[in-house]
Amino acid sequence: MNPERAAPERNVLLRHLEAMIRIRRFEEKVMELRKQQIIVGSIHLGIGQEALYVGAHAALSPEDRVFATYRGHGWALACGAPPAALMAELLGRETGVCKGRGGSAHFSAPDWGFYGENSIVGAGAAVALGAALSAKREGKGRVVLTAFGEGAMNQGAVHEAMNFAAYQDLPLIFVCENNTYSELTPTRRMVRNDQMYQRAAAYGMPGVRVDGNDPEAMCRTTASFVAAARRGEGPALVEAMTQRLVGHYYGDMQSYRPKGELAEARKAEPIVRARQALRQLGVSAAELDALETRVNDDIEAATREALEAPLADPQQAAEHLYA
Ligand SMILES: Cc1ncc(C[n+]2csc(CCOP(=O)(O)OP(=O)(O)O)c2C)c(N)n1
Repeated sequence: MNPERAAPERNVLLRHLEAMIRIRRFEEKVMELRKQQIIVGSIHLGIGQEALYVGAHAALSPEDRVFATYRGHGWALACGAPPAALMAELLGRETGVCKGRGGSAHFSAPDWGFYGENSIVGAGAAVALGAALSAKREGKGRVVLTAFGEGAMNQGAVHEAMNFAAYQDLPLIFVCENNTYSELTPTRRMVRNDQMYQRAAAYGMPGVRVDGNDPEAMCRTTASFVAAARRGEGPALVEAMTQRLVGHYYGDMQSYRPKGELAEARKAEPIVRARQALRQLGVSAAELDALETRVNDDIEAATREALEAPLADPQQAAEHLYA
């Protein structure tokens, strides 16, 4: 490969790899702390889905807004939320992004453009719709991105959000994280047509299916829709094909998965693939290992900082609420 062409491609992919490893290590740490019952309650991890968070977010600007689901740690980290403050949130600490009141499934980090998770499947799309309507009225070119699973595509709120956003030409990018399972049920056993992007045409907006394990592909596609949305051309749907490499929730034994499926998914997972691509672009294995070690150390330090922070005081549980 021509070295002048390879250098920018390599640098972008290295940045994406670093962001993906940060999310992966963060969530592996969360899993470890959950196992030790230091983090308690329900957690939903996006291990294996990192490329879609990182790639889609790379297409946005700092003033844009992101909404996700209960599987939202990766989105918040991609937005730039500090790992220590996010870990503190999951640990119920006063230094958490929501002062420990949100936990794994209900936090937001608006200072970094992350407007929150939603545990009601599909409901985040309706909230994001409101943000997109406000962005259009503001007239400053702000774009909103809302992410949800393919199971959520069958929810009324998502249908209403898509219809209204398309009719009103709202700057809203719908990202469907198609990990082929809706909780424990394979999507193909829930719908006759599992090509979710095809539904976009019914709302009068563009829709495409993308390799969600390829951050560059995610970024390219999202960027073209973001540019159109900023020009006032309205919403679009990106269907990101991926696989989660862990259970739906912590403790899910995944007995519903066919034998061999996970092994295949591990071969195509985004971090392994990005490493292979970078090796082909001339990056040494030692350089990639050093990057992993550095990110690892950062997450270890962030976890220590979060664990040392004071717990949120139950006496003050009702503080910071609207009413
Ligand atoms: C309105 C609503 N119905 C049911 C549930 C229970 N539930 C939690 S996650 C989930 C599956 C969602 O699947 P999908 O949208 O594909 O997202 P994924 O979990 O695969 O990321 C369901 C049915 C819920 N939280 N909210």
